[in-house]
Amino acid sequence: MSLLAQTQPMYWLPPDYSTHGWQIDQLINWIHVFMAVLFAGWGVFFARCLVKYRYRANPTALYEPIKAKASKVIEAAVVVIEVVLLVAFAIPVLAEYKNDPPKPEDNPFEVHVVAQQFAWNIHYPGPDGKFGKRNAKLVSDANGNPLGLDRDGDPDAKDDIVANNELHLPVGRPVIVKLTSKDVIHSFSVPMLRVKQDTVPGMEIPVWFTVKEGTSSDAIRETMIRTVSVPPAGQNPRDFVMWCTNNIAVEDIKGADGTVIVGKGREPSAEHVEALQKAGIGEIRVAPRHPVEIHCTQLCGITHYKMRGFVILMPPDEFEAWYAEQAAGGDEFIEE
Ligand SMILES: [Cu+2]
Repeated sequence: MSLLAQTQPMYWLPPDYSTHGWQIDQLINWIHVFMAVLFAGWGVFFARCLVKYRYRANPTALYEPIKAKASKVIEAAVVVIEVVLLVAFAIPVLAEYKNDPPKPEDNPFEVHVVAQQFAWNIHYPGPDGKFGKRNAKLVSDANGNPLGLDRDGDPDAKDDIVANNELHLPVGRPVIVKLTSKDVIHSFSVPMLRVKQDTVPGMEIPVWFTVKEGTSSDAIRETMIRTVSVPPAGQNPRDFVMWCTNNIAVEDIKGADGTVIVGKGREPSAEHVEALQKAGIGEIRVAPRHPVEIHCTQLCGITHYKMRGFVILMPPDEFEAWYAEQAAGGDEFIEE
């Protein structure tokens, strides 16, 4: 796959759309600096040992330990640097985060995420703001109740909204995500929001964050447009179509006569590829449908690699409209 135009640097951290993420990035960057110094230092030491203790100059082995002042000083320096990293950077970031959950007056939006092999179940409280009870006995993927939500027994559950792998969130408002798991330990990771937390069966673990104001999934998609080559005629389009999963055309792709071959917002399919080849179109512009991904970062079973969800970031007014619409749809709402 030749990606002709990269608009994103591919070699460093993904862009950060959270308000707290800069602290984590700072810590990661400093760790890289210290590790680079250590790496260079050990490299020099290694090269020096190779030369100094080479066989030709030392035909007899030395069984006494080397007594040198430098190594003690260096070892002490490494300990000091690591203590500084832990005490000055890591602990304050963690403490500030853990001791400062959003207060009720900040109007946090709360949502529950229940991991399972191999999907993310999203549970919104609905317009009443109250989460209905979940009963393990009612859990049934076949009946469209993967959470075991007690819709008949608990009035709070009646208006609850359940979704699969798509977590819609408002930007600029504190969000509390309460995480748990139905089966094994998974890990909820959203790199672009600098959020990562294990989900543990039998435990409810909260994480909280605020998405930077003024951003949205639509705006992020604009920054991730890529021009990709359509495979030439005669080549199996399978890899290209696979690669295009979650990638959509960013504009109507038209043939010479003006007919639309791939509509804006569509994922290119094998039929599209054939039509593009016939029309002599060699390149198209695509971008991720949902640019902010949820990854499971705990090896949790055979199709762990497919345990991918999406966070859809919306401006607050758009989010409110979406939320009201889902609530009106009631328990009909199960995506994909
Ligand atoms: Cu998992």
